Amino acid sequence: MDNKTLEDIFEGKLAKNEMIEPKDWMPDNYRKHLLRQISQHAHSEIIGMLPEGNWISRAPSLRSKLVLLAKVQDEGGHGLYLYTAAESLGTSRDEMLDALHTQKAKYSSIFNYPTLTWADIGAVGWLVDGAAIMNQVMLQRTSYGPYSRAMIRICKEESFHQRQGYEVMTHMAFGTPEQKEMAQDAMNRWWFPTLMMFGPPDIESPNSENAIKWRIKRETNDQLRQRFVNQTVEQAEYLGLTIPDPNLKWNEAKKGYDFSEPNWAEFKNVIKGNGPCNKERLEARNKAHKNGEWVRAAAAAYGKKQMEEILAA
Ligand code: BYC
Repeated sequence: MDNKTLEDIFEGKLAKNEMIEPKDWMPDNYRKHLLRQISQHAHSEIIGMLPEGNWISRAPSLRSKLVLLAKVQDEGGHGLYLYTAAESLGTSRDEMLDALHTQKAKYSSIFNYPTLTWADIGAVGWLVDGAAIMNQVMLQRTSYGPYSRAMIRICKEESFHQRQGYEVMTHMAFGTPEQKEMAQDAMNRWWFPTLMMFGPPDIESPNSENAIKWRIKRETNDQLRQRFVNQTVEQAEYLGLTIPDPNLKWNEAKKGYDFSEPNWAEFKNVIKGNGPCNKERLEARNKAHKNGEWVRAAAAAYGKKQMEEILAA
């Protein structure tokens, strides 16, 4: 088949809302775009384990420790589903991890901020996972089959994560005055970095046009950010916490809140590698990878032996 016919088949599938599967023909730029987004997403999941993992040994009760442990393990699982989806596009996991470890690949800006108190664990679950779900719900209907299927499972787990965070915040906000103060302080520090998770404003987002055209993203960065703010204001009010934005105001005409733009210069600086914890995160990640070398070697040797036994039978 010539390229024009293949392209028509590809476009036809997108128009009918059908999935593109790994063995289907796809334009090179579509493949590259997906690989970039899915591998960045996978990296975010495994780097995202670090700020929360930091609190497992300091959780204030056995119950909260168990819940946090389960959540952090889930993030590791999300990384695995996503690396597998990205591998189906023809790049190996080793190559992707190498790009992460050598700072060639990005991961979400949000994980370069520190988790200073237990209230930060609540804020991360409530705000960061809340923003992640807001973005990921639409990705369940993304046009690439393996990514879409991974996202369906991830979203189920993420909604549990968001509830875990909100539960921690509820305890803190309705606890002692000191606990409430900690909750407010966490909210003050996490609010604007959370808004940055959705990416730059649409007019400055170089990837959005193709992402929407190819149905990789179904909604734009600004649309999702607005929806997140609208949803979160009421939750903050219930907790009696103040969103640290003097310009936050209901706008009847747009049926949504007006709010201040995050500091985009700070965002650019963080994704360039200069955020408060970029260095620490990469060092921890590189160290974990190196320490896990013997596990990977043992698993590969075991897998090889199993395969030899199957072939010999
Ligand atoms: N951080 O053209 P744009 C989670 C980059 S949650 C760092 O708008 P796009 C988790 C962007 O990559 C977080 N970089 O890009 C939660 C691009 O650079 P390149 C992960 C960012 O792709 C709890 C440039 O800026 N979620 O995993 O159309 C616990 C221009 O941006 C960020 C996902 O990854 C950022 N915040 O839109 C544990 C969801 N924003 O690549 C884990 C999937 C933008 O051209 N990803 N950049 O060099 C997406 O939906 C989209 O990729 C984004 C960005 C909305 C993030």
